[in-house]
Amino acid sequence: MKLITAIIHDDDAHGVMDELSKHGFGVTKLASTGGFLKSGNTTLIIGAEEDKVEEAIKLIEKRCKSRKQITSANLPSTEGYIPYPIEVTVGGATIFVLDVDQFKKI
Ligand code: 2BA
Repeated sequence: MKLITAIIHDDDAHGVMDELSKHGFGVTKLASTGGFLKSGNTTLIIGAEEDKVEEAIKLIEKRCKSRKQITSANLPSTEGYIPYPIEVTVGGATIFVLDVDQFKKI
């Protein structure tokens, strides 16, 4: 068994969860925060048999889109730091697939 961890945009969370549930995957949603933007995102954890991992990833991909977001960075100057806007592309999804040692429901 594998554990899929998918970090996605909050606005995509419901669509992805619906899609996964419809196809028989168990899914848990966690509220998370990105280290760079310091803004909210969603982390989904999905336990799946190894031969189902690719299907789950395709469903996540189907429902997640990438977005451009503006954040501010600090440019050093003689008067300290000047904030300036930078554009970053966030997502569709950041996905990790891990081995599961044990899976129990008791
Ligand atoms: P954040 O850390 O808030 O990052 C948001 C977006 O900012 C990233 O999108 C990336 O385009 C940009 N970014 C991140 N770190 C940067 C840096 N040091 N310099 C310049 N730009 C940077 P994504 O790569 O699509 O990541 C979306 C979210 O996925 C991240 O939100 C974070 O919550 C998670 N994530 C991404 N890579 C990760 C990793 N290796 N480990 C754990 N979480 C990760």
